[in-house]
Formats: sequence, C-alpha cells, structure tokens
Amino acid sequence: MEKFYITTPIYYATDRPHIGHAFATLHADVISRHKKLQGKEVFFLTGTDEHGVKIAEKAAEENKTPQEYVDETSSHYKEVWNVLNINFSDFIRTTDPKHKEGVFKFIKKLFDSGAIYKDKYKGLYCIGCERFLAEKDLINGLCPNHLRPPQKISEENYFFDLQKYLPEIRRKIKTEELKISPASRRNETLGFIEAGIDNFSITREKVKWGIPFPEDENQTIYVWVEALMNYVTALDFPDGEKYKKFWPADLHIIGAEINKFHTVFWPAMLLAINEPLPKEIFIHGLFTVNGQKMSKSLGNVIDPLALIEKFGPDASRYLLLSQFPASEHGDIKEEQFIKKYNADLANGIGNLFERVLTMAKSADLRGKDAEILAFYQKIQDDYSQKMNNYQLYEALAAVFSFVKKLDQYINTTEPWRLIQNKNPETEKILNTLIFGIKNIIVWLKPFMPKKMEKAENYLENLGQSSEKLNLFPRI
Ligand code: ME8
Repeated sequence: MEKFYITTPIYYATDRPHIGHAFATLHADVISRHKKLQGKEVFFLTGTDEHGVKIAEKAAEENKTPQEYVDETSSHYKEVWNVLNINFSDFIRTTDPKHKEGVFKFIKKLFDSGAIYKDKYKGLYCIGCERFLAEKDLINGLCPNHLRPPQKISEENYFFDLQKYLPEIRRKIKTEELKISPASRRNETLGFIEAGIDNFSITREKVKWGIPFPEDENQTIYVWVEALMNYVTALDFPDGEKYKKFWPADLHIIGAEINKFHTVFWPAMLLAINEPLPKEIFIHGLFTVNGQKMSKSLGNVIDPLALIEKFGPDASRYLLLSQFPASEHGDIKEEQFIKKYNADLANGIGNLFERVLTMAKSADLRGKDAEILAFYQKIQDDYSQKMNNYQLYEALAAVFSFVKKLDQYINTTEPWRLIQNKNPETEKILNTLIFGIKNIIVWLKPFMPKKMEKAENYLENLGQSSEKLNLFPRI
C-alpha cells in the first residue's frame, strides 16, 4: 500500500485555537481523507508548539507554571479538532518526552556534521514571532505582525551554517525535488535566497522554558529549531519503524508567514544530517476577518466552536474551506457564513437531494442522460485534478457547478409532471439525478464526512423511510 505522510504546523499553545488554525488543519484533514479514499496508507500529524519566551510569559501572567499552562491550552486544540471531526493519526506536543529524545538525537547529528559554530550575537528579537528581525523588517520601530517593539538582545549562541546549504536548496527547489506550491510562494522562497539569508542561531541563552542544549548547559534549543523537528520526532526519528515507513513527508501544510522556516531552514537542517527532504510544501494564504487582522484586542477572533454551535461541524468545515482559494490571502466576512450556508447547503445541496429523493422513491430507474453524463465526466476530471493539487476551494467550486447543472436539469425536464403522466422518460431522468447525487456524495465525503454518510445511508434504504433526509435545515 502506498504511504502518504501529511502534517500541519504545530500551533503555539498560547491560547484557544481560532479559525485560522482550523483552516490549516481542515486542509490537512480533507486531503488526508481524500488520500485514504484513494487507497493510500495515511499518517496525518498535528500538534502543539509549547516552548519559548511567549509561552513562559503567558503562563506567568496567569500565575501558572509553563507546563500547567500548556497542558490546558494544548487540550483545547484536541477538543476543537475532535468536535470538527479532524481525524489525525498523532497529536505531538513538544513537551512530550518522545519529542525531546528525538530532538537530542537530531542535534547530536547536526553537531557531528560540523555545521554548528559558536558566535556572539546582537539583534532584535520579536517574542510574538519568536524570531530575530532585521532593522528593515520593522515598521515605525515595531514588528509588523505583532505591533510590539522587539527586544534588543546580545547573546552568545550556537549557530547553524546555513550558507553551506543554500545553493543545494535552491537547486532542489528549481528542479522541484523539493516542490513548493503554489508557484507564487515558490518564487517568494527563491527571492529570499537570492536576497541572502543570514545563518541562524539554534540555541538561546537566558531562555529557561525550552529543551536544554546538551552541549552547553547555559543554553536551550531555539524554539523554532526544535519545533520543526516535530515532523520527524513524531515518527520516532531516526530508527523507529514509523520513521522508516513514512519519512519523507509527502506534504507539509503551512501558512504564508512561516514560509522561510519550512522551505529554507528545515530543508537545510535535513541536508546537513543527510536525511531526505519533504517532497512538497503547500503554503496557504492568511485571512483577515472583516478586513482586519484577527486579534483579541479588536475582539474579532472567531472561535471554531462558536461556528460549530451555529452551523454544526460539517457545515463549518465547508464554510471555512469555501471562502477563497487557499493559494491567496483572503478576508472572511462573518455575515457571509449564513448567506453561504443557506445558498450552497440548504438551498443548494439540501434542496437538490430532497427534490430528487422524494420523486425517486416511486420510480423504476434505468438509463442516463448523455449530456449530463458528459458534464459529469468533465467535473470528475476537474475535481480529481484540483484535489491532487490540493486546491480544495477550486474542487468545491467544480462540485457546485454540477449541483447547479442538476438543478437546471430538473427545472427543464420537470420530472414531477412526467411522473403524474406516467411518461417513460421519467425513469431516465430520475436515474440520471440519482447517479449525480451519488457522485456528489463521493466528492463531498472528505469535506463533510458525517452528512455525506447520512445521505449515503438514506440512499441505500430509499423508499423505506417516511422521514425526509433534511440534510441542511435552513437557518
Ligand atoms: O507559527 N489565516 O504557530 P501559530 C489563516 N508554532 N491561517 C492562519 C491564520 C490566519 N489568520 N493564523 C494562523 C506557529 N493560521 C508555529 C509553527 S511549525 C513547526 C511551528 C494558521 O500558532 C497558519 O497555518 O502561530 C499558520 O501558519 C499557523 O496557523 C501558525 O500557527
């Protein structure tokens, strides 16, 4: 059986998950379900990033130890993923002993590779980003992402000699041995490399909440360096059976703001220790809410649980993935959720299924309409291509153009009239519609697994239930 290893970013255990985190995780879940339906053996990893200054600060604000704090915040992620029906294979926490063990082994190999050296460092550090910023990155002296001034830091750190690996990374990206999609993000990475990227430190002095650096007790491992290693420590790097079976990753899914860490730093660390690179990194855009960055102070952070309470888990999955193409940045307008729910789900799929299933109960079904069949084939090809390129929004758009086509087909053929007149054409029309619905169910299964299962069961027992399917009640 062919394997498929897919990962999400591991999210900072600083707070409850918001719909941005859900967006990335849903992408991975839908792709993972789609690959399983294609018969692949899938390993789907998600988890939480639990070390660093930011977490230690948050814990202190709440008078908790960092460990107590992350135990609580990490559990929120698990809770929300459970309600959203995210079917992960493993949930890694960077405070897991297993992660720490793997990190030590990775660091030892890095050290042995000769790519590590000690140096004095002076720089500007943004705790929100957990990274050093250059003067040119600041806007009015503030980090543009977190709108707070960076700390001036002067430390002695261990550094990774990135320069040694940049030409090879560039070559692998160009030949697509390391595929970065969409192409705009690939060009962005090539642009970073072209402009020059400094070596980065792999340790921090004075940061207590982290994994100790085995070579020097005054240092902890830089949070980003050990966080990236989660993708292999979860598989029991370097000797575990899972590692041998599933590495390299077939797909890392990440957001645009963490591009450089994944497309440059992570491959460079793997190159240094002679391990295979991930095959593909898919970088999705970030979204604002009603035109503004989501932030607690603006009060516009959307909690996935609030969305689920209103629309249920499957519709919430759909609503988040159907807003805009993941290859671009987007804006979510809250009032659009209800409109889209009613238009696409209640009046679109729900209504189509109801109309057809009510009529089909009484008919003897045979034959198919040639034009609809040809249209179906076109949509099937389009859907497969989009799903294989991880373009979920575009795949959904293809499915919905088929829903529309079937609606038009019903309106022009008016099968309800034909049933009354006992017209022989009815069998063919209803059979075509049932065929269409069955395929819509298959296409939408990775997106709305529970609802599609319900529809599938209803279809299998057609004529036996007096109750309506009522898949998406109007809100
Ligand atoms: O960066 N729109 O964690 P994080 C869409 N721990 N997606 C969004 C989003 C938004 N507005 N906001 C967040 C970290 N995301 C590190 C990762 S990986 C080894 C370490 C999603 O909690 C998006 O996928 O800040 C983004 O990359 C991720 O959440 C960052 O989550």
